[in-house]
Amino acid sequence: MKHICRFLLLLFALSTCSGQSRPNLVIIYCDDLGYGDIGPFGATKQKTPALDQMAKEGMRLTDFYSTCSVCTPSRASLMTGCYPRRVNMHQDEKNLCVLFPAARKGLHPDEVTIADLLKTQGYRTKCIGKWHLGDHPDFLPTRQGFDSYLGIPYSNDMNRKEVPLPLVRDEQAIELVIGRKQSPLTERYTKEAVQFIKESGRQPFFLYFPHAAVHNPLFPGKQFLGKSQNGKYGDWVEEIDWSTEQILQAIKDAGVDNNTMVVFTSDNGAGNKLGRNAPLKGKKGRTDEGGMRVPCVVRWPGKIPAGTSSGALTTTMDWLPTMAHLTGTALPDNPIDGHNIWPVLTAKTSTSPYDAFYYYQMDQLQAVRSGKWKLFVEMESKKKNWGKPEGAAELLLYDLDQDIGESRNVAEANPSVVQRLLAFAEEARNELGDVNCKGSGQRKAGWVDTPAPRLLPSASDNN
Ligand SMILES: [Ca+2]
Repeated sequence: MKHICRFLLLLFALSTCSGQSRPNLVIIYCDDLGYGDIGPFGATKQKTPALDQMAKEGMRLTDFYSTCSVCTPSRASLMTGCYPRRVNMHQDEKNLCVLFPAARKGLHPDEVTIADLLKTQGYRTKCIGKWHLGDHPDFLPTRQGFDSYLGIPYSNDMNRKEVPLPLVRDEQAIELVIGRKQSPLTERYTKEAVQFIKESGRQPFFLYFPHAAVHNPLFPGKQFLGKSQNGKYGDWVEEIDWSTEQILQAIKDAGVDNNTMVVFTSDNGAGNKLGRNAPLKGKKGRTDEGGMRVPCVVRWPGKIPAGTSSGALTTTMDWLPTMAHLTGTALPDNPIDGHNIWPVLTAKTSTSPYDAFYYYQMDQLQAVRSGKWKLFVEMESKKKNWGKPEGAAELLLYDLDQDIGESRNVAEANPSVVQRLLAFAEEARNELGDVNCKGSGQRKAGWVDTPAPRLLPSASDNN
């Protein structure tokens, strides 16, 4: 059904949009890059001149959130504009926090992704890097609106037991990668991205580039080893910066700089001890700000005011509706949770479109933010969950404007704020669910009864 709808929408788009200049759209999505890990957000141990320049030419979003502090749920939100629980990607089939190789679960093929939407407008679409929304062929990027894919479909740490990782082109593994053989991948991915931009010509394109960097284990390219003042971690951040520079240059070379929006952000906070989430508290795996608030820089010359920043609360769920707005595309029929943040990006407003934002860790609602206030709700103790704040048997209220490090609980002094945020939390439980409680607005994940064997190259494949 989705395919028939796509075809009809494509016909409609081609008949109405020909001759119009539709913007090119690029999302560079880092893995485990902390809030303070790049120059525009205060990093000093590694140098990020390309990102510094990108921020000078664009906007920093200082209160930009991922919807989860780990990979799979965050990516489900980015692709669908929904909270992970809404699309049932908040945990895997064994109730672990992310998908593992040969998973039976994946993002439901009927979910409408950003790539699906843009395909209806005649975009070329490509995904390069870490997918992590299902490695069964039914769940790969090519089944979710992408014309082509190159990457390892899950985390780069899945080869702890010397099991090689499959490098997949479209739906076929073309090579196995193990250990240090990962180190040329950032460069290879970047070349693929540059080539894609070059080949797009006058056709609008959507490039989704989820890096493996800087997820553990750390594998910066050879030419970056030892270059930063922050070990392999800093070296790899510097390689991401180099990669971003190549992409921005390719866009300029293609003559489409003034018609291209580039988003640079991360899927969750830093977990590595060399990473920096400061001035935020906490790290990957937690619903403290350091786990969920991530750096974000957006650039579109002539459209997004240069050298600006916005403190409006925005999230990864907003790219789908924002890109739909920019391309004149109808939103999916099913409800989504993100908002069109074009008014924020063009500095028409400094007000967040969110009345409330919810911090879930896997199936558990842990906190809610509204305006400057963040409330940790009382939680059932769940040892398997990461991210349970210390001593959260009581309500914890923080004023993030005054206390970005979440150090002073002001719940007692602000009972009416607590009540208001508790009411929001109840709305979330009803709609999206909580531990042992289904939400009325949840949809099904994709499921295959028989997991596909691990993706392996066939004997006849070389590159
Ligand atoms: Ca991650």
